[in-house]
Amino acid sequence: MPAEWIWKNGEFVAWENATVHVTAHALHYGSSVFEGIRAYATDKGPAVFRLQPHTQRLLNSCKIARIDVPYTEDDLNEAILETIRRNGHEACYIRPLVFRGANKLGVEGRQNPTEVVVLTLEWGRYLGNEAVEQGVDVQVSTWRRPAPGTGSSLAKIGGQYVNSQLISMEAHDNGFAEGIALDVSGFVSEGAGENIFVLYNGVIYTPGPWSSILLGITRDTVLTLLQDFGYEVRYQPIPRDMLYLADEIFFTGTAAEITPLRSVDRIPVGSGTRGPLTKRLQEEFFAITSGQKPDRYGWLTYARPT
Ligand code: PPE
Repeated sequence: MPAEWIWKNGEFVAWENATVHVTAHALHYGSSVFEGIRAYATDKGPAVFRLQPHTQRLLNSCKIARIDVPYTEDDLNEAILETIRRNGHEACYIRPLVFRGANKLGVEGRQNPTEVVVLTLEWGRYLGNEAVEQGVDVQVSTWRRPAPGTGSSLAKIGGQYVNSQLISMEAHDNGFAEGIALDVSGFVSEGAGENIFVLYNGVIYTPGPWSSILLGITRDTVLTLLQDFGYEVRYQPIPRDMLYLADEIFFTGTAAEITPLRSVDRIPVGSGTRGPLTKRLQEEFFAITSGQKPDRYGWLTYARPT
């Protein structure tokens, strides 16, 4: 459900007026940078989850894309919190977007003005309502992640998401909820919009940045929780066939949160249902994000502090 107001270049405009011109550089060449952030409902009003690392990653992505941003990190944080307040959200998905706007055509683009928007909307379970409990059926995509040196997997740059679209559309056409891409060497990389974790023989495996992944903030969150739980995590190239032998596999992402995989390429993962580690991580994650458990890492920023 859309919200009433969108923050656009420092002011609030009505949702329907937040439009762009057809010469906008980002439309032609994918020169946009974005974030996806969630605010969760708590007893103390909406709490933004890990605001600072998201804003930091937005600015880092702009640094890699060489897009000058006329706002500071504090300005952007304030814009995000104010957008939540203005729209009266209790919980929402937040999409900050920076893009090269209208002026000239031509790939270079740095003569086009930077536009910055923050929009919010209500967005429920990314991979379907049952996904969080039942798990999702996924396929390994025929599409690979771009090879190192062909783009920037660490940056959330709009144009790069054509790759994610191909992965996701192929999966949907084949009746799967999502696709997993391999990296250029054939090792497991990530989902179209999620990082991946594999539990195999009591050890957790997750790919590192050499496998063309986005360094997800939910990934970092789960790594912190796994450390608390006392699990060993190995960051290493993961062969595709390890997915077929795993006891548990789950995706992490702001939109996807923590979502179990119940099959890969029609082969059941473990028992074919959500595994106990995935469940435990979800419970911890949702207890912290909802404010039911103490925020021991300072992950929450309250939009309407009292
Ligand atoms: N990998 C990719 C390619 C990715 O897009 C995301 C987030 C992640 C990993 C997980 O990152 P993080 O959110 O920091 O844990 N994908 C965003 C966009 C989803 C969409 O469909 O739009 C998101 O989850 O908000």
